[in-house]
Amino acid sequence: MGNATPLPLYAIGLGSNRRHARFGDPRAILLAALAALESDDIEPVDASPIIASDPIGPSRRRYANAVALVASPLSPPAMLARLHAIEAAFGRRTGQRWSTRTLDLDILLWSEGAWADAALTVPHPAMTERAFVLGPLRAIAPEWRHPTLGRSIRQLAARLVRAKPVDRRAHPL
Ligand code: PH2
Ligand code: MG
Ligand code: MG
Repeated sequence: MGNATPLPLYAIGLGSNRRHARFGDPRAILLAALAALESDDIEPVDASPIIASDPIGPSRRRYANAVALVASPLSPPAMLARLHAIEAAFGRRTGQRWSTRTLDLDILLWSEGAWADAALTVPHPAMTERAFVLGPLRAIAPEWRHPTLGRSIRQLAARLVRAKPVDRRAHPL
């Protein structure tokens, strides 16, 4: 029955800050997207609570964010293609980078290590600066070690919280 070799794991970041005519508000969109991730070769393992977060960047609408853990034999480029197909099924138009979007699915981490090509970098380069990623990720994978920084998600999340006052002091009175 059980596989001797466990499948590789991915941490996937989910975000939405725009209603969808059929699925509803961003929170409902993320619940539907979590269900849509499951397929023949993508097995949901865990999902964080869905949080509300203030927008980082130009969009002014609040986001719903969450992180899912999935087991899958797919390569990172094949996983990215699946995520793009799901985004498209939820009405995401291309060219919505950094703007209001119905659904954003990002590969955050891959248990096999780092990946970099022209189209994809794993771990996600901005994940260590984003509380809306590290908070939900810590809820489900606190011991996962960032492959290039060598620190656990718990350590990276604690470091992000501590970094804020230091940043403010960088601006003299
Ligand atoms: N995604 C972005 C830019 N800014 N802000 C929040 N709070 N949540 C997001 O998911 C988010 C963002 C680009 O992908
Ligand atoms: Mg994103
Ligand atoms: Mg994205």
